[in-house]
Amino acid sequence: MRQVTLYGAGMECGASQRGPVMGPAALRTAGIVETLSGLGHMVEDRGDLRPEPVAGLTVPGRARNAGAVAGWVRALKAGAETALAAGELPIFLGGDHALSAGTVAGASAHAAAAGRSLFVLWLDAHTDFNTFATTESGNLHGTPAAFFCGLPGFEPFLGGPLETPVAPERVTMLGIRSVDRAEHDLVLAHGLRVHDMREIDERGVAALLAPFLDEAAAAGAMLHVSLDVDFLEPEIAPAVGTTVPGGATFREAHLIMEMLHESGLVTSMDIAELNPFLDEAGRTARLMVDLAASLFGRRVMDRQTRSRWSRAA
Ligand code: 5AB
Ligand code: MN
Ligand code: MN
Ligand code: MN
Repeated sequence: MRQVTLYGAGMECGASQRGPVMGPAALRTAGIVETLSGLGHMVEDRGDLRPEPVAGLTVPGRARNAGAVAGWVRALKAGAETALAAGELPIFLGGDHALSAGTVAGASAHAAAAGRSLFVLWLDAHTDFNTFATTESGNLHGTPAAFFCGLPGFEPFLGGPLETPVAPERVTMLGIRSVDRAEHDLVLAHGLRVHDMREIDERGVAALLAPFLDEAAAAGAMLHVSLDVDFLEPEIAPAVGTTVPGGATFREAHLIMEMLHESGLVTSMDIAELNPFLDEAGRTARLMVDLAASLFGRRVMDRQTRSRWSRAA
């Protein structure tokens, strides 16, 4: 039983299309509170976070809505730190993926204060490792991972440098199939563990995820999971502005969530990029809630043989 709290983060200023503002409402309508409560957790919906007002912010390059994004990043960083300090397991309901700049920065600040390390599992078609200098689109939902790994140039987000960046070698990315050229070189230079769809095809998600979970467990680490809707194959998850064909299947995604549950390691989570304006009668929202259910312990059979990732009894 976990003390799970939900925070709406309906930002869309980091994305190119309107609609993610409705993401938190769609996840609630799809029954996220009832579903997680039904699995025996203590669930509390804390409503929607609001961005901090940020005035007069200017940034180099072509970044769009940088002041508005900075306001969200500050509010979400504070929200994540407060929730974790209170012993909650917060789930942030997006909202575009720039929200993770704030949530992961908050989680890493909390981990540092608690003397623990933070591992990040990034489930996405994209690496989101652009900087203000490399972004071609100017859409800041393509930058959060570079921000929380402490790459230079993001000082405007917090009004100063990020004090507790995440170590890039503690970031594992799964599902990747769209990376910009300059972004690609940055990802390689910083040593993130990026597993593209080709690697999932060849080795399977379990073989890629297991060593990462083992390492996080051995380190006594905290684990933040950031789930972008476009991680999934668009045919099963159409409600996202940046679909890329060839994504994770229904079973691959559930298996990851089931392994995460059995690991007992997850301490915070984002569900990002849901755009209900593009959904088909709520099916993507319902799929995201079902994936969260797998992460929080839903399963068909009680396992007779527990997997080796099992820590929670
Ligand atoms: B998402 C792109 N790399 O920077 C860019 O959906 C796409 O949060 C970013 O992963 C996609 O605009 C951001 C082309
Ligand atoms: Mn993303
Ligand atoms: Mn994406
Ligand atoms: Mn997207």
